[in-house]
Amino acid sequence: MSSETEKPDAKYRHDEDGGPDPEAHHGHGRGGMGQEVKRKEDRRFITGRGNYVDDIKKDGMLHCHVVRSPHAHAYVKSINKERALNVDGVVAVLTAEDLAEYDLATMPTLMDDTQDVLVQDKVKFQSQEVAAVIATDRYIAKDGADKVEVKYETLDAVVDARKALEPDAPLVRDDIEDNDSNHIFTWETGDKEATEKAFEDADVTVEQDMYYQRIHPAPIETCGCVADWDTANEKMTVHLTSQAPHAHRTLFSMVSGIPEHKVRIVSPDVGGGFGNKVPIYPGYVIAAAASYVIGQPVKWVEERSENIQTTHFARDYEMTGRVAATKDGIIQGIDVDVLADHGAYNAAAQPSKFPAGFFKIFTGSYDVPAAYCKLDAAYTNTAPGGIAYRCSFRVTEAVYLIERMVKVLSQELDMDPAEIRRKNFIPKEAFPYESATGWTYDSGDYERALDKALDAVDYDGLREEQQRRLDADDDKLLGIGFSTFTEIVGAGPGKQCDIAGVEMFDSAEIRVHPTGNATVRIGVQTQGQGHETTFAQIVAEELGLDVEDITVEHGDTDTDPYGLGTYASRSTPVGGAATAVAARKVREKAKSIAANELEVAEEDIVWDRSSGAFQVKGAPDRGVTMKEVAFASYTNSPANEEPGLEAVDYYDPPNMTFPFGAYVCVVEVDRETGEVDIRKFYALDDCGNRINPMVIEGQVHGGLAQGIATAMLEEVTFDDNGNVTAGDFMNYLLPTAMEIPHMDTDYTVTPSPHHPIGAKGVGESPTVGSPPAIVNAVVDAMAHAGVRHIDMPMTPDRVWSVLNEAGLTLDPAERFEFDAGETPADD
Ligand code: MCN
Ligand code: CUN
Repeated sequence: MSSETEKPDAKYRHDEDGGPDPEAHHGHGRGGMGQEVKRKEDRRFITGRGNYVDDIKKDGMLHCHVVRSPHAHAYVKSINKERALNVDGVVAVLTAEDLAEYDLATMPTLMDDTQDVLVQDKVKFQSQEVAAVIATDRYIAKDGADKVEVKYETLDAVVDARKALEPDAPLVRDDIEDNDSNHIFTWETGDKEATEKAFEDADVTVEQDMYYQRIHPAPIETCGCVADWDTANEKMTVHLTSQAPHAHRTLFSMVSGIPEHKVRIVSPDVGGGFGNKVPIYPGYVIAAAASYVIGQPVKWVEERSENIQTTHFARDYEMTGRVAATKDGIIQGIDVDVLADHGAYNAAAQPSKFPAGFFKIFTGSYDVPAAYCKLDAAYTNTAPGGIAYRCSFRVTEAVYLIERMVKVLSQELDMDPAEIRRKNFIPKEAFPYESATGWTYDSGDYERALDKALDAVDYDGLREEQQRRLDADDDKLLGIGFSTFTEIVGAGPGKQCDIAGVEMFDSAEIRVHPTGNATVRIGVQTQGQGHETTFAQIVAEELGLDVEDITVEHGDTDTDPYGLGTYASRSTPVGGAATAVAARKVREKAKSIAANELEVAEEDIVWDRSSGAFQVKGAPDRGVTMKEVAFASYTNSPANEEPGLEAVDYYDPPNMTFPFGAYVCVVEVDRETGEVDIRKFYALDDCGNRINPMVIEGQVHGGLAQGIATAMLEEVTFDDNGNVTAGDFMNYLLPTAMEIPHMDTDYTVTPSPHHPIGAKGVGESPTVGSPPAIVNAVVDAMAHAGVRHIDMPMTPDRVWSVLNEAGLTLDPAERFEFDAGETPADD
């Protein structure tokens, strides 16, 4: 399936310190690679003409509201629809029984499990879908939902993975035959024996428990759809907030039995996805079933609390890391234990398969000879999920683990945390590098990135200031934290992803029209990443066309080539590669047409990237532009070529890409209040050759905001009965611009050797890479008092407790200059 992969073009190479090659993009100025082209899609967004699912209105459209369980664990004894059906405007009330008639009672999760679309017997998490009301307007549907009478028999709930594995814990999944525990699976990776040996031989070993809390992607647009069954043509059209429209079409067809060519998924403008829109949800199936039964379009759009309480969460990993090292700080082995909470349905992918297998990147940027991890997963009475939130499928947890452990080791050995990193980095000559857990890292230059970072933040100066303030018994403690992480993005080849037999490709189709502009259709799907601009830039660069003359389309399965969608920062590594290869196929054909036009042999034609034209070898003044060739291809195509100028590519990548970064966080910790102030956040990202630096900077800003929020604010919490206690924005603390500090971005360029344009992904790096830098900084501020760890989110009360335990809090009596007995004079 794969097309031949060309080496990254020499033209894209950058100068020694990673700055853009000043020569690289001069000459044509058409918005090719490396240019800060303003996003084409923003014209419609900033003028209020975006088209999101909730903007879609159709004749006769009905609205769906879902009745949800107030209990986390309960049998549904009865459902009475009568009072709801009596509400004026209520058209139908659906229950599991109704769906069963159409064989739609269950749907597959992302992994090896089936989930009730509407509860058939037992509620397994709070707010699970129990019934659905279809009405002529949204408010009537909601009123109707209030009148559906459901009788429950409540059960004890378990919301903590560790408690779920205790012998007398409530059994979440009594629907699975012969199941008698909440344990789902055990997964192991690496070489256990070699790792044990490394620990026996080590001079020092360290161990640290840490919990990566449950968080939730919170796209501004919640999930939703408009399903429209066309009775005349027997075709189902679903406008859906989807990160993977084609994959969803296949799933829809499989679940519903409607042939796939009679299913059309349209993902219009998507108001953020962040992984939340990778899975399919019961609401989609309900709306489609309702439209099918009633014969009218049905819209279902979630409210915010429904989104937080029921759609896929992320993380929830309890980890214990152990590191074995020499006394000089050379890491000899890493051993990890994980307990993963997968919620009530196993949607979080067995790590023996893609995508959760990305946890295998836990040796990070370091040359670790022996590594081993054992992971257990458990069911709890919480919403299913656990894969995606700007995370690349468990790589976030892995990066957190290793970057924290390096800091722990540096404290044990009393070594500088930057120095210990440098000692253990995979050297740049070692790429392609085979990791102890089986990845082949494509390229990297970690030391250069760290050097640039240390220089940029004036590291020595910061350490001096830190000491000076300690000596002066300052009210605020200065901390400096690092994260020199390696990401893994671009899913991906079957072998590397451990998916038996599933090759993860993506696609692009390019049509160059007679007057020299082009329509590009891609299989990946933007949710705000700017593909309409950056994919046009790839084509502009390859074909010498103006970026304004190229339209990129995506998100309509009736017209776009089949692709697997956007997640795991795979658009550039896979879809971008397909786009470049398709453009080169166009160029190949164009060359033959150019030869015909110029009446020379094809061997005598060269492509001049800087002018975007074909030239006769040795006679640069004799040439034709791509525009001229395009016209000729439709009007005067040579005998050996079909008319027209178009190409398709389905790109099957030979490897993942491994972007990396060097992040430095500087914090001030208030000894009185426990407040943490991020004084500086410096983020150097290396994503190989850069398509649009401005788009990358935007990605990094957004991703850092989310990483900072993870470290400082966000957590989905439950009480012991399984009630979600942070199920809305009053309690789930999404940051505003006020909470996000200034961020400095920087870069180096280490091209991917296997990607046609040398690019790696970047979309998730900042969210993946930043949390450990912030935690490391806060720990660093308290390290002199022996503090080794603090869990996220680092709220003031939690920080204050750690400060207090370490004897670092300020005594208020000492701070104020009056005695406890003295009262200020009143006058
Ligand atoms: N880019 C570039 N040069 C590179 C690499 C990337 O110019 N060397 C550009 C790309 O062309 C693209 C953007 O940066 O326009 C992100 O590219 P990439 O890293 O390939 O990531 P994806 O496009 O596949 O986006 C997915 C990634 C993921 S998985 C999550 S989650 C996430 C993220 O992107 N969700 C987002 N960023 C988001 N940004 C917004 N605004 N909204 C989301 O929902
Ligand atoms: Cu891991 S969230 Mo993104 O891959 O869609």
